[in-house]
Amino acid sequence: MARLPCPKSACCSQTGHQMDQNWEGRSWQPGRDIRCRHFYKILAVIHFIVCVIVVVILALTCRDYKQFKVKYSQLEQSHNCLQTNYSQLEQRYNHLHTNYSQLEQSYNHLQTNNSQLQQSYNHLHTNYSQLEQSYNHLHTNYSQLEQSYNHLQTNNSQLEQSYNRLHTNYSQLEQRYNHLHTNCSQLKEVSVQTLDRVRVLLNAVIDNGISSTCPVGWQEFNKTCYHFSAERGHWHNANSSCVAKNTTLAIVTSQGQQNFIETHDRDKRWIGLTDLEQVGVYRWVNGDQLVMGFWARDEPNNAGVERCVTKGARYDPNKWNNDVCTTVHQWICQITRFDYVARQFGLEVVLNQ
Ligand SMILES: [Ca+2]
Repeated sequence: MARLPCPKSACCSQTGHQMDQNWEGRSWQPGRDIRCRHFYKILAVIHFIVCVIVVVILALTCRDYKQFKVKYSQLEQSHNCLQTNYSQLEQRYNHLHTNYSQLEQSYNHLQTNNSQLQQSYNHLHTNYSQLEQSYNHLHTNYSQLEQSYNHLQTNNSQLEQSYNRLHTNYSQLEQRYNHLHTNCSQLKEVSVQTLDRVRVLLNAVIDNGISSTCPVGWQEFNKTCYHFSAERGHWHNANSSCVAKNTTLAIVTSQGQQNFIETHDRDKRWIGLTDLEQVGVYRWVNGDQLVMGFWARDEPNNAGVERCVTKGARYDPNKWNNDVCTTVHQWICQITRFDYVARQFGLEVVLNQ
């Protein structure tokens, strides 16, 4: 290592001029050299330390530089990202600002409309109050009118019922009047015809007389003609046979009639009595209900099956017995002398009145 000159400040306490004189004019001195070597060692150490420090500083600076570079890159990215966000935010801000302006216009327009609407509302509220008063007044009138209407409707219903009842009575009365008028007209006509028939009958009696008051072969009792048949048949056959002769099966309503038919013969014969319409209720063929019967002992019996009546029972040939209608018996027809004579002169119309 080359020996370095002793630094002036470090080796001497003399002034610079003195030192230059000592260094140049004086020879090497041992004490002084030792101090210089110490000085150089210290200086080398210092240089070393400084170098280490510099190296450390450089290393730290390099590390910090790398970190700084990384951070710079990150910061740059953040900056770019922030720039992008800023641009987007700026666009949003502009868009929001535009919307805000439009909204502000709408708000102003809406406020104007609100003022107009408020005025309309006030006007309408005034009209509503007046209308409500009118409604209440009208409702009161309506209630009174409704009560009057209900009362009137009740009266109308009663009047309608009375009218309907009166109309029904009038219709019935009108029908009766018409029926009576028709009957009166028919009666007048029949009366004229009857007078004509009676005139013819009287002329016939005067001119020809009446040779017989009963048909030939018939027997007379108390102005009634009786025919005791020789034929036999069911009750309905017997009834049809008598009707065909313009007569009826015998209708026995007196003890004298009963005695008369008892004396004729002891055969069982159908008479005009049945309970065909209602079991147990006996009626004659002319519709009259039985008043007095001449039943044999224990008769009528077997109700519900024996519905037709004969003169002549099993143990009493003269009294009455109810029998099965399809049983075969003889029968008795009868006709009054008047009816017989009238029919002889064609007076059926008179007889049917
Ligand atoms: Ca019987």
